[in-house]
Amino acid sequence: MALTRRNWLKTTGAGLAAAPAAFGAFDDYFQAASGSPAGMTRVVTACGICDSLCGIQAHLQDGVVRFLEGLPGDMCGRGKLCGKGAAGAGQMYDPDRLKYPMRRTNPVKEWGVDPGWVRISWQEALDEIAFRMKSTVDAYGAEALLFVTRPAPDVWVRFMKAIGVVNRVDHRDECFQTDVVIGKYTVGGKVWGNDFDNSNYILLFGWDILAKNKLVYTHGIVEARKKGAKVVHFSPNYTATSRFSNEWFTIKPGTDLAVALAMIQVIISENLYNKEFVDNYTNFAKYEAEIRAHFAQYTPEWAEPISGVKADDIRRIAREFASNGPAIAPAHKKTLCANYTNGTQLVHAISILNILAGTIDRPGGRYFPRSFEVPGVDAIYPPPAYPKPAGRRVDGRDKLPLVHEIDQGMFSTLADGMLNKYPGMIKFSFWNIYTLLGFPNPKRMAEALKTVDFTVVMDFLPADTTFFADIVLPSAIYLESNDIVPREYWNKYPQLLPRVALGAPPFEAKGIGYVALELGKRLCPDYFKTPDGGWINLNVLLDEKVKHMRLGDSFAELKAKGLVEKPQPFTPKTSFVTVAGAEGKCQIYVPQFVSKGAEPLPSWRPKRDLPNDQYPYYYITFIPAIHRRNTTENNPILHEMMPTNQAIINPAMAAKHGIVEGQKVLLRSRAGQIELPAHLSETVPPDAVLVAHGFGHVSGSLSLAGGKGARDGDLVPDASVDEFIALGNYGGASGIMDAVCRIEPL
Ligand SMILES: Nc1nc2c(c(=O)[nH]1)N[C@H]1C(S)=C(S)[C@@H](COP(=O)(O)OP(=O)(O)OC[C@H]3O[C@@H](n4cnc5c(=O)[nH]c(N)nc54)[C@H](O)[C@@H]3O)O[C@H]1N2
Ligand SMILES: Nc1nc2c(c(=O)[nH]1)N[C@H]1C(S)=C(S)[C@@H](COP(=O)(O)OP(=O)(O)OC[C@H]3O[C@@H](n4cnc5c(=O)[nH]c(N)nc54)[C@H](O)[C@@H]3O)O[C@H]1N2
Ligand code: SF4
Ligand SMILES: [Mo]
Repeated sequence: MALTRRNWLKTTGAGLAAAPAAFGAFDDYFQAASGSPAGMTRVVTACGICDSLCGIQAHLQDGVVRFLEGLPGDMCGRGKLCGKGAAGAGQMYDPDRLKYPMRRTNPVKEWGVDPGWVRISWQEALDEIAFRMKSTVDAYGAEALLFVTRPAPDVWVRFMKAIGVVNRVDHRDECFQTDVVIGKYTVGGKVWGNDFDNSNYILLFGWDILAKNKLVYTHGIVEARKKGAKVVHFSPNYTATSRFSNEWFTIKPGTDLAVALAMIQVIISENLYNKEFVDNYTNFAKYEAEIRAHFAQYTPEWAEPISGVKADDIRRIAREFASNGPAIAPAHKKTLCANYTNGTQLVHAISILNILAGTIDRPGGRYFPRSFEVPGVDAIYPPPAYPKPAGRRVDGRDKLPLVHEIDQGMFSTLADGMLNKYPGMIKFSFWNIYTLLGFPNPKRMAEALKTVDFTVVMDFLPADTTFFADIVLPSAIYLESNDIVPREYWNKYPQLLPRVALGAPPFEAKGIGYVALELGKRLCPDYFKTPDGGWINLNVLLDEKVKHMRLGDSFAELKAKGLVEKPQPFTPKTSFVTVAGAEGKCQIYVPQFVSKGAEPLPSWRPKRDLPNDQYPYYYITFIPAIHRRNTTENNPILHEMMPTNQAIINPAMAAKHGIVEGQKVLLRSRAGQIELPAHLSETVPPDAVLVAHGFGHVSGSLSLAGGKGARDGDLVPDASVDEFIALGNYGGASGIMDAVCRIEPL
């Protein structure tokens, strides 16, 4: 039987003890969304599928979410939700959700091998986790603990600090850490506001912004185009953003750096930069001779054979960018920062383009968000002094000073550290909201995880990482949590939302805050006491935060208010980089990099893996518009829209290898191999294979996503930190797409 949303409801709804009412309501989802919400309760909350954190109005009937829609007045979603956000109820009411803490009974940890889960109580689970952590630290020191988790919420961070955790990695490392590294030294922080609305010229390297649906950015670029702004997109394949743009240039994967360097060369040699900004707010004058001499070599004619973009086009776009401002070249996240091992140089070059355009923290440019500051638990209940973390970094981060000093980490070198550099060092690991499928070469990361004595995985689904867990903990999701959400992507003036639980988590699922408190009580009680001698209580803490911010006397009051904002004029900054020697200026030439093993100006470097006789094709991947990476494939609504992935290839490549539409093909790289059906499309260049990320879940407990498609990461090699250093990857770009492959029909 073909799986559709309706017959899925028929087959699973009936046997579902959890929320039969929910599924009745869910069946009406689409009708309700277009009908009237009469007789329903409206609750204002925040989406949490991606970090756009759009405002939601949820409509509930008898305590059941009937539909979710955008919140008028919210500047992130601008009154809309994207497909993923609107389908959130599918995540909340997923019958496959983890329901109880469980312990494995089968000692064999392997993909697809039943761990033999048995249900245990939270008490047992927490006692055992605390015991394992304590005995690990007592015997081997805190360096033997690995936490794969976001630095949130604040009580969880307090717990990790109190224990003295040395080894923590999270998705920032995989996604945007090079932007943080470069932003600190070139402009003075995270310029994550992209004022597309007021831009006249938008230069996009990669970033498929129209399909990526962080609505906070998508809206702005659509508005800009309506007002007549020009949008230029560089991408090897033709994407939704290519179609939307005024001009699209196909580019050889990993060569945006050559184009960006050549654009800088044109703008500097023709003196087209924004003189007012560059003279007053940058260190151009101080290092002018070095800067001019360095970029002189990177002419458009030099960049043409490397990138495949014509020299005349590079020169013309550079001139337009510099002359038709306000202009912006956003560098948001993965495509620029993380895809290839030359990401650090690319982000530096793009930062220079924005500085030359003179739009750092100016209308139409990249600006510093003006967010509300939400006080953390440390501001409300000052903690005893934290121990100084002591021990070795298993990912080798300490060898990359620029990464080390901002306390980020490295996904891509973790497996190598655990298997080769410090084998056996990690004895205990805790995973929350992270998956093996997000690592390059997940199979190798799984081998690394097998060397760990005891692993805890907290997830809302029986995701594949649980195959390597000793204990799993069922997690609440964003629609079941209370919080204060200031958002950091828009905020030209401060605006925040309460996040409001739309229902209790199902069965025994709980939030990570609860785990922090309970482990804290067992392992570091002094950090979880209040001045009156009681334990920190999460609800009281939330009330205290509201009071500290003078937004009311309790979270209930904020909840009643909904959206809160503090309109204020946008006053452009006049002081930028705060590191010693920068004198508050934006830095094109970064003198501080020299003593940190890095180059003060970006130089050309090819990406790591290049087509060769054995692996003749570029391997490129993408995140589908309708999914959040590895999180939503089991959501019935989104699953129906995109159930699996394919090897998308140009008809010319297909003809060369005798491959027809739908035929199974084998893709091989130096890291591994996957099998997928071929899909022929002119949107992909003839020298590249394109595969969507987020599929290839093995777990049969995921009744929709399990067994569908293949893991894109299996073809992407992981790395050693020494390899990264040799490649000049001093900002730790993860190279999450840096692979080449061959294709064979099956
Ligand atoms: N729907 C949805 N949206 C999301 C997310 C999600 O999970 N789902 N996640 C968010 C996150 S964390 C991130 S990091 C962003 C990622 O957003 P994007 O950066 O857009 O990520 P991708 O889809 O992986 O890659 C975009 C495009 O870059 C192209 N590309 C590949 N190599 C090159 C190259 O060398 N040069 C250029 N110019 N282009 C290249 C790819 O073919 C692909 O079409 O999306 C965010 N938005
Ligand atoms: N091969 C390959 N790897 C990639 C990428 C790629 O394009 N290709 N993209 C990279 C990028 S840009 C990023 S940002 C990272 C993202 O990598 P991750 O941050 O790991 O994100 P997801 O892949 O969505 O996996 C999230 C996991 O957390 C679980 N989860 C979701 N919500 C909750 C929750 O509320 N509580 C708990 N406890 N668990 C939850 C999901 O079930 C899933 O197992 O991946 C990177 N890795
Ligand atoms: S862009 Fe979509 S998924 Fe992201 S927060 Fe907004 S509605 Fe949610
Ligand atoms: Mo990302």
